[in-house]
Amino acid sequence: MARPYYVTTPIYYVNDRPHIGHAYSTVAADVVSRYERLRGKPTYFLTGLDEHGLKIERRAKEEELAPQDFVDRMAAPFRLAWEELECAHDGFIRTTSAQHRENVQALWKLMDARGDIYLDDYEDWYCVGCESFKTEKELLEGNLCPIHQKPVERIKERSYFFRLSNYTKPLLDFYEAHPDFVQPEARFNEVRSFVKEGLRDLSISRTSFRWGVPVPEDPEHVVYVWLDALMNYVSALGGPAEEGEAPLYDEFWQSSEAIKHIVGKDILRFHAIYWPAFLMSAGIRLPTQIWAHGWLTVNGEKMSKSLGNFLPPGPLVEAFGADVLRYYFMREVGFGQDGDFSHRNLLNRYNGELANGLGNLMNRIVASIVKKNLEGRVPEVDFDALSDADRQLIDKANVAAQEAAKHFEALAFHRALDSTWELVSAANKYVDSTEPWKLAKQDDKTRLAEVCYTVLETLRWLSIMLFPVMPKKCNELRAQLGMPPLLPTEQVDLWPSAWGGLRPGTQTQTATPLFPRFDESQERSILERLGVEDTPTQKKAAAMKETKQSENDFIEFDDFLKVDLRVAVVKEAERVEKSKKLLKLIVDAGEGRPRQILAGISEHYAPEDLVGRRVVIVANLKPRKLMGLESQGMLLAASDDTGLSVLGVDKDVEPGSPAK
Ligand code: ME8
Repeated sequence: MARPYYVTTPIYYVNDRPHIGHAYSTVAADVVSRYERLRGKPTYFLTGLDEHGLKIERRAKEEELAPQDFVDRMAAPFRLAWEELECAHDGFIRTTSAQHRENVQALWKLMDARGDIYLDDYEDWYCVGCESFKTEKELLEGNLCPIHQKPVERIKERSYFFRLSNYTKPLLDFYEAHPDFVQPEARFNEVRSFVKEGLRDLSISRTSFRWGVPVPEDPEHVVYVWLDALMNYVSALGGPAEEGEAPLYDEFWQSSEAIKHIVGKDILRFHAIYWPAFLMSAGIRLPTQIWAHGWLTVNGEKMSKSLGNFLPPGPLVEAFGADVLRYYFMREVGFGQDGDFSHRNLLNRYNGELANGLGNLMNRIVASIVKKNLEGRVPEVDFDALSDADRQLIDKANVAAQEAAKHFEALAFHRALDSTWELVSAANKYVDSTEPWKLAKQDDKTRLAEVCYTVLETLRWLSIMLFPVMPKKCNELRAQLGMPPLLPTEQVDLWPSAWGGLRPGTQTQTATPLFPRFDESQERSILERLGVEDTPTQKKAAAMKETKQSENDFIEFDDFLKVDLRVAVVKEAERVEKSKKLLKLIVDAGEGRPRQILAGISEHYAPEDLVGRRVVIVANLKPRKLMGLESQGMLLAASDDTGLSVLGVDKDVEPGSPAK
């Protein structure tokens, strides 16, 4: 019996409209929920909005609106964005709802009854952007928040506190017992080290503004916006309530096999430390996993209002369709890693993988060979008579389906798509080598039928394997195969495992191509419509492409081999004192002893962002001293006008592996 599965996104602040960062998290959660539903699990997918707090109150004032009117107005673009992106959430929570308010107060009372709440005076720095207190140590010069680069505010008021300090040990014990609680692993290490340093009690109420949930029995105070917000995951299900009173809570919280919170790495601490501590205090079950994905830049730049590159998803959906954008999100960046949203990469992937890969496979067989030679019908074949080449493709399909499933379960979407694309490529190669157009000319109907059936059935498998990422296109693909749309059903596992589901005689349909290729002028006009210009680096690269390389510009292969390039894993990273640029890294380059490397990247990477990453180093560079420290190698990084990116590898290859 498949057990319930619960997946959530962060609830987004409504101070601004949705952008592709929000879309990225929401699409990921939708992909998870669609995958689990396909496997027959009762699944609940929650998203929603964070509508309280000082930040929202101030934005409402700027717009000269009452806070409630402001948040009501801002909710619509989020709902629309998720609809446009095919994100089929089951719940959409707004923290201003009465049900949520009651549950926040219920949580407060449970924590209070445990003796974990007390009243005291408080004075500290506060960043309104983060809605979070900051320690002096965290601030940048000029009292700036390290995330928002804006001045923090000094706050002094009477406040209720949560005895977070009591939970240092229980949290560490919990982490120990649940080694998958935070993903990716490197982020879990950061959380553990933070908690190991000891936790300070947390201020959980405010009196200097009104826009929030009143504290029970002391309405002068409003509940701290993060305590309020985190509770959404439980309140949306109607809990915590007596058994039977909140069926969704019973099913998807209490009895769930998985409770997975997908969040950006910016808010990991709130989810991996505060949230479990609140729940422990209240005696409520803890989630099973917090998945912290990486940060997206846009065409190499940080998204920010001042740069005017806040990218809303709507125009992209209009230009490419929801499924293409979803595919790009899931394929381009390893989930968990930082990445870049680039319009050009999107176009490249569209043409290279969707149009030339999957679209081409479809066109060659369904729209051409089957239509012209088999009256558009799925042919009948004798499975016992299949050739080795056919069997090899069937084996490939089995391996790809199993691998993709494993990766979807681990939320490694890019890997799931890699595995699936191995099947797409194998099927295209199969068509190249079996040459069905020649079989048609030779009038070899039996072999032609075998080849066509094998490809059509592969396409049927692909229409399921790609469904979580591209639901609409997959149903279009199925319609062309003469199959009904996929209808996930509880307790029925629809993942492909048995060959031969496609019935002989089924009438295929040739509609418009699934992924028509864009030519250069179409690409240019799309980019123009989206207002994308070449960056100076791209202009330079294009100019270089045009100037022919002379013989003298080449080096011999042996020259290249002199450079010992190796993969290394960053074990430790810290800033070099008094240096603006240098980070000191301790790496494992597979030599049985660590190496120290100094890299001038501290303006682009925080040390904790590097720990656990696989990087590429020049291992045979003469050691040299920088700021009195020896550097035993060089880290490779690429840079353009917008910043710098450390080179890595996209699979977990062994440290010390040569790169060539
Ligand atoms: O933090 N790249 O809301 P928020 C990738 N209300 N993901 C991004 C992104 C980017 N550039 N920008 C935003 C809040 N995100 C709180 C959450 S939850 C109980 C309360 C995504 O509107 C990412 O998931 O600032 C990030 O964690 C979230 O949006 C922050 O959204």
